Amino acid sequence: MHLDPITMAGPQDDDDIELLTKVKPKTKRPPLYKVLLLNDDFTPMEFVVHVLERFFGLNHAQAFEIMLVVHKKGLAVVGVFSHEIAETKVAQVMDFARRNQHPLQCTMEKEE
Ligand code: TYC
Repeated sequence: MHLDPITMAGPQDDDDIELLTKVKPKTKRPPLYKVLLLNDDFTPMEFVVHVLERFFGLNHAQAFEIMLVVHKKGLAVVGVFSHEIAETKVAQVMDFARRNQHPLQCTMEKEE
């Protein structure tokens, strides 16, 4: 039986090389998370506008527009972030709402 003088591979061992060359290059980027704001009947509109300006860097017109989408549709995506940033935004909004005794809800959801 012939053995390759460098690799010492025999006739059957070529399959291993085939396997290695077929491994896909991994280019997976970290997942992104949508931050969602939910409607309720009690949180004042102006408070929600303030939240969107303060924590999501929106100007007054943009903030008012998104607040109205939440009010009419029940919820809206207010931003897309890494897991850590999304968690921080949710915590900041929930804490600010609770400290001001509003029932405003903010959640995050993994993007497809
Ligand atoms: N629905 C509220 C109201 O009529 C306003 C509101 C908007 C509340 C958006 C929450 O995420 C929200 N006062």
